[in-house]
Amino acid sequence: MHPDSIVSQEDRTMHDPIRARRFWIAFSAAAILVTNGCARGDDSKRTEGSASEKEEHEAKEGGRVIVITATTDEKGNYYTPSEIEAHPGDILRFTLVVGVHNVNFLPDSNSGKSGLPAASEMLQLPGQTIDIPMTFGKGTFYFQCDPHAALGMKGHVKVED
Ligand SMILES: [Cu+2]
Repeated sequence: MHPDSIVSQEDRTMHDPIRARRFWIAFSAAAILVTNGCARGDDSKRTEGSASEKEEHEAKEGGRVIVITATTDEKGNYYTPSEIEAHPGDILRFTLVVGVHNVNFLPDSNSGKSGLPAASEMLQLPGQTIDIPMTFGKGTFYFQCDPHAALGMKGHVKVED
């Protein structure tokens, strides 16, 4: 292996201002959401309907941002959470923690559904995100990570009013 190839990926990101900026914006947003989640603790899901004024205001304007992490560790390759409830207008924000993962709402596993997003690019740097707006109707939708679907890296989002 040529010595340069080891640092090529980081090099490319840091010297491409647009890519680097996108990365840091995404990373900051994820960090803020993680902080919020920690502060609210386990009540965050149950108190969805009675969230703070700020959150309710955001929900009315553009829906919630639901962060889903994609990671690899000794337990395997997985999304957290993998079973998601969402509403039209919410955004699923797939966020890379460890590994190389993508998100694909595989048409073959979503028969009868239309308007699904194309398979995403691979997330390769921690903190990178892919936003999927919930604009493709109501119902239950299947998604998977293409490299790890056979290893169980998959999930569902149930979209309802
Ligand atoms: Cu994966």
